[in-house]
Amino acid sequence: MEPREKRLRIAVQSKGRLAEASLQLIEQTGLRFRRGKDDLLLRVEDAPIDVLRVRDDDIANFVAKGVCDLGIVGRNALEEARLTDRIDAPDVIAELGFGRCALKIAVPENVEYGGLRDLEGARIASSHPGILRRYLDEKGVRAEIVEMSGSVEVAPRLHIATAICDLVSTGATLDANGLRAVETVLDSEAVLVQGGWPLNDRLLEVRARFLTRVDGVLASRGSKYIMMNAPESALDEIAEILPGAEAPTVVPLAGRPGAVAVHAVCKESVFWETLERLKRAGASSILLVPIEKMMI
Ligand code: PRT
Ligand code: ZN
Repeated sequence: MEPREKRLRIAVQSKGRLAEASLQLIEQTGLRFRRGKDDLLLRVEDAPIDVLRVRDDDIANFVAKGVCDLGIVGRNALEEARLTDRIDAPDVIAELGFGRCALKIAVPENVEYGGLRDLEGARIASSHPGILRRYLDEKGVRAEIVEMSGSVEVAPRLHIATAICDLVSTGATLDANGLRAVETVLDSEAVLVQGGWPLNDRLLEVRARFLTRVDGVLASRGSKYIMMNAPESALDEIAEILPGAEAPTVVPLAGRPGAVAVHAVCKESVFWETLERLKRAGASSILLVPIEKMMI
C-alpha cells in the first residue's frame, strides 16, 4: 500500500440520497474506477485519487481533520458538524446543484401558528439541533430541543415534542404525518468542500486539475449550445432573446447575402418559448444541443 500522502482522498456518502450523484460527478470529470457495491474505498485507475465512501455525518469531520482532502456533503450536514462538533469547517468551493432540500420547522396541521413567538417554551424535535439552536438564539426564542437522529416526523404524534425541525424536499413526509411547515431555517444542497491540510506539489496539481474539471462539468450541466440561421438585420434582437449567452459567433452563409449563421452557448435554460421568439425574430433551422464537456 502506498503511503497516504501519495493519493488524494475524496469523501462521498456511501449509501443514501447523495451517493449516486456524487459518484456520477466524479466520473464525469473523467476519473475511472470500478464500483464494487460495498467497497469503502474506490481506487481511481489512472490518477492518484481514492474515493472514500462513508456516512454523510462523517464527511465534514474527515475533511476538517485531514483524513480526506475533499468531500461532497449536504450544506446542512456541514453546518451541523461545524456547530455541534466545533470543527474548523472546511471551505465550500462549489455548490453542486443536487440534494436540494430545506431545514424547516413544522407543526401539526390543526395547531394555530401566528409566528415564531408561538414557539416560545415549546419542545421541538430535530435531527439538526446545532443549526436549530443557533436559529432560535438569533430570533430570541427560548425553546427546548429534543435531538432525534431519524423519524423526526413522528415526534408530535408520540407526544415527544409539539413541533419538529427536519429536512424537507417534496413535502410529502410532512403531509403524510399531518404536519405543515411554518419556518425555513436553512436552504441546502450538496456542496464540494476542501480541507486546509498541506499537500505535496504533485497532489496539489492533481487537486487543481480535478477542481477545474468539476467547474467544467457544472458549467456544461447548466448550458446548451444553440445554432440557427438568421438575417443579419435581426442580430440585435436575437442577441437580446438568447438567455445567458455571451458574444455569439456570427458567420456569413455562403451564397446567401445578408444571411448569417449564429452559434452561442446559453448558460441558462432555453425553453420552447425562447425558440418561438427566435423564429418570430427571423431565425430558422434552430438547433439546441447539450454540451458534453466544457473547459472554462
Ligand atoms: O447513512 P447516512 O448517515 O449517510 O445517511 P442519512 O440517512 O443520514 O442521509 P440521507 O441519505 O437521508 O440524506 C443525505 C443528505 O441528502 C442530507 O444531509 C441532505 O443534505 C440531502 N437531502 C435532500 C435530504 C433530503 N433531500 C430529504 N428529503 N435528506 C433527507 N431527507 C429526508 C428528510 O429527513 C425526511 O425524512 O426525507 C424526508 C422528507 O422528504 P420529502 O420529500 O417527503 O419532503
Ligand atoms: Zn446521516
